[in-house]
Amino acid sequence: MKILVTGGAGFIGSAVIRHLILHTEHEVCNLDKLTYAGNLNSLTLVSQSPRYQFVHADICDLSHLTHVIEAFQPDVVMHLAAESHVDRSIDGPAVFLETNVMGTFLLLQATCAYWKALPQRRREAFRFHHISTDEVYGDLPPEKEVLFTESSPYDPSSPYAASKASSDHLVRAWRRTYGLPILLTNCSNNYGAYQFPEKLIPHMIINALEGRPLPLYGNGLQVRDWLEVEDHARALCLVLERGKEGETYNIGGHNERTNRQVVEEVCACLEEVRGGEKRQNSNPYRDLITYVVDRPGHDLRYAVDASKLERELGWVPAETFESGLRKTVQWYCENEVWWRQVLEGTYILERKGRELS
Ligand code: NAD
Ligand code: TDX
Repeated sequence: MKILVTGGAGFIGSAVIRHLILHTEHEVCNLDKLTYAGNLNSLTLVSQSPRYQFVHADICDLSHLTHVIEAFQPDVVMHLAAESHVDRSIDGPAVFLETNVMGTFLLLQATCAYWKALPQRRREAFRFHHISTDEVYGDLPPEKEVLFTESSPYDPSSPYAASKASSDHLVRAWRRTYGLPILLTNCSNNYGAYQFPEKLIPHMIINALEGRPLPLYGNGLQVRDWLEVEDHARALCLVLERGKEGETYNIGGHNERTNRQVVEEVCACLEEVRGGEKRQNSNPYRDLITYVVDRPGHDLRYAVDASKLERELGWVPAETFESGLRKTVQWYCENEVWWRQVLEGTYILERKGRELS
């Protein structure tokens, strides 16, 4: 199959492309604008493959999108391109609406025009797979056992979550109105190699390695459900190959942890991985934990019921949180060149999203 991946230079998109090139026979076109979060160094393992090509393009540029789609002739579009960081959406929501809402709309327009002109067999087999988040459902009460299911009502809290909820609605509307064949997945928090260090886990690993404070927002008792990114990539490919057209699948790791627990586990992994090495300051990493002002509108708890994906498509994640986190900490310790290059770019390890704008 020919798969057009948008946002393939990002954290999850690059994991999907590495999976598609290394473990399948599919041909991939990576369409990415290379924002601050896009990094082609995350694709060096596969960039020489004859089944891989990169196109530098913006999903908000309709004529360029139309040209790329016509030239590549995809059987599938996997749409991951987005602004993805909640804190940034608090400081500057406009680009979230531009990329996540308008960009998705324009991608749907370009895709739909292309799809309508396909011969019948290819039109029936075509899929537009929208990769979304569990944040569209809002948050859950910390004290109850309830989980997000595919029929949970939409109730987004942050500008990021609201923009992703809008894009989910657009994708479903394009199916209902124009008949575009779609798949939709909503996943919980990802972690793993090549994640941009603004997100909790790499932010904490790098700060700890640099001897900087580990800032927990509020009381640190907010709960997230963690999934290792390669498990997410495998789930996305399974949905693409075996998922039922028009359906939504929730993806989650059954790994609920408070942020405090996560940071303590990061510190414990670092002690294990870096324990034998001489450090400038030999105090335990966990002494670096500090409590800082909370995120406005902070969601208290996410937890995903992934039983539909498990039951209908036989999905099982390969990593536990412990094995995945250890692998991730080890990766950041061994790939300092990757994250130093990222930090030397436009990103500074500063707190974002503190002010209501
Ligand atoms: P990311 O920020 O690491 O990567 C986003 C990619 O999209 C980057 O390569 C960026 O250059 C590209 N991009 C941004 N704007 C673009 C535009 N206008 N045109 C073309 N490319 C553009 O994000 P991620 O964490 O890899 O997330 C990927 C997708 O998965 C997003 O849609 C996100 O909402 C969703 N998601 C993320 C998580 C998570 O935990 N990270 C969980 C569930 C769902
Ligand atoms: O320094 C920090 N301290 C802290 O306490 C950072 C960066 C985060 N946090 C908290 C905020 C959240 O409760 O950790 C939790 C995780 O934060 P993020 O890594 O920013 O992720 P989150 O806001 O949960 O959103 C993520 O999961 C869903 C992704 O960024 C989204 O793209 C995805 O859709």
